Amino acid sequence: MEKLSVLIINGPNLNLLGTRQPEIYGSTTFTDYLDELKDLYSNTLELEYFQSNSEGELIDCIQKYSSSVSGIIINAGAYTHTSVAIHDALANISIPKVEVHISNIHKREVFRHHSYLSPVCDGIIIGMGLKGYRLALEFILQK
Ligand code: CA2
Repeated sequence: MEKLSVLIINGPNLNLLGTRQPEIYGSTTFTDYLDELKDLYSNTLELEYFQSNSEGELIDCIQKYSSSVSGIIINAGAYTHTSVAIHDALANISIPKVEVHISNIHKREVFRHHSYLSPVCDGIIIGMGLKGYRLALEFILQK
């Protein structure tokens, strides 16, 4: 059976996971977590991963993969709260899209409470730590 392909996109500063602020973001690096996910889903899923600190690169990545993957999981980091451009890039594509946040953004500063991406995503997973990415994968698999 052909494997489904899912794209995981992480935005600014998420390359620092596991190195600082463990009280908010935990102590696992994303690379280690991704390896676990790849092992868990090795029979069913092809996982593509992209991280960038730059808004334009995140948009280029969405455009590049939108016709070749079956779903997108996006944690746009701080761009979640500012980016109409990422909103527009996601709005234009019809595959399942899940917004993930490691921390509970509603328990944090008010400027983190609003997301430009939530209205153009099919699901949102917030405050479940890195496990949120796996929950998002399960959602996409069931779609
Ligand atoms: O909770 C999330 O996943 C966030 O998307 C993380 C973003 C933050 O701006 C959002 O409001 C919520 C920040 C990611 C910063 O990640 C770091 C990880 C380790 C050390 C420093 C920053």
